[in-house]
Amino acid sequence: MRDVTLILPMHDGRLLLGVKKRGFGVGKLNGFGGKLNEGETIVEAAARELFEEVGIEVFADDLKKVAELTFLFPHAEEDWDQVVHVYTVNSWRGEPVESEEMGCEWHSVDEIPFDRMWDDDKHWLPRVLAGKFVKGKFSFGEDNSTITAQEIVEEA
Ligand code: 6U4
Repeated sequence: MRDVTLILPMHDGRLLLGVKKRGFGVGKLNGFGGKLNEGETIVEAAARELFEEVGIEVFADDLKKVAELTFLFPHAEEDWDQVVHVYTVNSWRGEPVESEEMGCEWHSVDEIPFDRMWDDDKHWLPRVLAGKFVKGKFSFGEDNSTITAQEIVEEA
């Protein structure tokens, strides 16, 4: 199954999110990230995607892994199954800026607009924001968008 990154920049009680403008998950509000290029480690890919998608530069050591989520799409025509490695980061260089691929909006951690996000986010993101490490597995139904089964385990 392919490995994918998802990074959540945080500052002062707020989370940086963006609307995905193209490709997988288009139209959804999400963190930043994507697939690995050949030869890249997961954190190298995370740092590259952050720069490409929202223009901020991070050190690999500043990325904190907060979740590992498996997403299964048994009804998809293509192979969309993936393991998403989720990181938070609270230190970077540069100012976040919208890109061709992603918008850029700040949201208070107390008012995350889950109705604009992937269906799974409301289940795991609050736990991550509460400081837990989360392992999860989610299966999606025929619309490839609604969760039909889920397992979540919190680690301290
Ligand atoms: P290309 O087409 O190569 O530019 P790339 O940006 O490398 O794509 P893509 O678009 O597959 O990768 O990345 C998908 C992004 O969506 C990753 O950051 C992971 C994230 N993602 C995928 N499924 C998700 C889900 N169910 N919930 C969620 N984020 C998800 O919150």
